[in-house]
Amino acid sequence: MAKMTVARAMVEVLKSEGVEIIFGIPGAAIYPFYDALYSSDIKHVLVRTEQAAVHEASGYARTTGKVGVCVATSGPGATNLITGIATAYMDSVPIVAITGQVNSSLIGKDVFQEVDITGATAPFTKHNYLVKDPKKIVRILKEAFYIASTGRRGPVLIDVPIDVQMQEIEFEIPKEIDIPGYKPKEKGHPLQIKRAVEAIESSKRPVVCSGGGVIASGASQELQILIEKQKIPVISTLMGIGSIPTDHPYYLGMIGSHGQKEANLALRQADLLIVIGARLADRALGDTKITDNMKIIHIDIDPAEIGKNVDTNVPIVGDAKQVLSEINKRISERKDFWAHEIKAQKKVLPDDDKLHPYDVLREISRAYNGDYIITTDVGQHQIWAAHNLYIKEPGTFITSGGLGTMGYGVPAAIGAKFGRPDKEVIAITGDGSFQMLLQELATIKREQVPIKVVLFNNTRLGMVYELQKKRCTGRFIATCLDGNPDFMILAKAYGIESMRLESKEKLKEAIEIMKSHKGPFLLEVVTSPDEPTIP
Ligand SMILES: Cc1ncc(C[n+]2csc(CCOP(=O)(O)OP(=O)(O)O)c2C)c(N)n1
Repeated sequence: MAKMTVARAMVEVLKSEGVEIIFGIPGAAIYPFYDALYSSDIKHVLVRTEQAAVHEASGYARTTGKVGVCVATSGPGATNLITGIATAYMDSVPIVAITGQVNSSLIGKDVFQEVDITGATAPFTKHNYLVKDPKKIVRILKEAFYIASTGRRGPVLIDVPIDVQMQEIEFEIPKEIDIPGYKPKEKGHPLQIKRAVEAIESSKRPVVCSGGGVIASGASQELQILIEKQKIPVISTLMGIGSIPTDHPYYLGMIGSHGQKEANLALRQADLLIVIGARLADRALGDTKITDNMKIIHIDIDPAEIGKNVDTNVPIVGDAKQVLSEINKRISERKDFWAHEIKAQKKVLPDDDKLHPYDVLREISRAYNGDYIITTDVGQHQIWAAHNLYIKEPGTFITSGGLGTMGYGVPAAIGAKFGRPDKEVIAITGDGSFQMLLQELATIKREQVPIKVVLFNNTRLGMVYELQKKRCTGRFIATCLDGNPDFMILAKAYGIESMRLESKEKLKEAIEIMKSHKGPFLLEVVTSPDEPTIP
């Protein structure tokens, strides 16, 4: 057993967990940890605000399947993490967030930069720890990685007082992690699987609703086998986009208040809804009412999700990949696909001389043929992206689905590019969202992260502006973003190449220029404030 400081032990555990990169900002209460990091091979990315550190860790985690790690100091550093942590929690993203804390003897005395971050984040972390006993640090960190990455994944926070970081301990990594009371159930109950098979085979109009859980569990192939054997139309939540290729003949699109007509129609006509890895919250259901005529099979790793928003006939707690492969072993083949008529109703979008957002997104799809990772921000552009981009592979459409956090897109793209440097990474953003965390252009420049940013500039908080147009009879308040900077000059200030696109004639050329540019690139697309979210 070697003797070392807690700070050094923390770095050793991170190394043993295979951590290669950490996103964060240092400060006085976390300096011993940073000092220990100095002599390790772990890369540290200095962000410009801590919220971006969590989003970057999230983009990294979502593209690699690993746990994303972020670090902040006590007080304001820790509170700046909060939106990012809540965003990761809502979308089940595995993150370990490490925060420095004031000296243990001063906790509770409102000293400089003290905040109760474990108390504050308790409702939206999967678990969190305030480390009081230095001897427990190794076990706690190991547990944190285990909890974040197993069962339904999510963020775990570890708050380490500065005096604890400096204490010496005997360092030994435990071989196994056994957490009493925490035993995620991966295998579905055989009886429920049998009932699910019977329900699917006896249904006339089955529909699969695929959520983020399908992507998280890597169940896309199993899903494709099921739907092809049983000829089942697939609809997805925002988080489930990409769980099967969006050009699959049985894919009908995203459901919900901002969903596609065909998908919502199929949902309304189904006599059996197979919900996989989704919680069907309000936005996913929109104004669709689940009636008694519809049976529901709900597969989810988290028992708390089953029955939360919709009553379930066949609940199956388990990992989507495992449950689907069990179902596939028993399921027969069906002859006919019942939703041809619905599929045929696919809307044709107007092809006029104006430059519409869907033209841009479809041109991006064409030019890259889906060989990219897309991240989005939140607003109309998020929905335009969800409806119009070709998403070929699971995990290549990364968005803040649950919390709807403006500012997520660009930092998530940075993290994604660190995770998958071999892939083109494109952030789709709006002028409102972009300005929430635009300081990350400095991180892009400093770290030379060659992502592409497509910024739909409608000088509006477009989605809210549209809401005010419809619901407040045009009484627009606080949705006009006049005072926006000149984004070309802004990009130049950060040393990033950019281009402004204003007309349809220049569209192909602009996407080609963006695609062939080797470094980071900002493409501003001048957009009418009156473009509807759903044309
Ligand atoms: C942090 C945060 N604040 C406020 C909102 C509420 N909100 C949802 S969409 C939106 C407008 C987004 O504007 P922009 O990024 O320009 O996108 P657009 O809708 O114009 O495409 C706002 C303010 C939010 N989702 N997140």
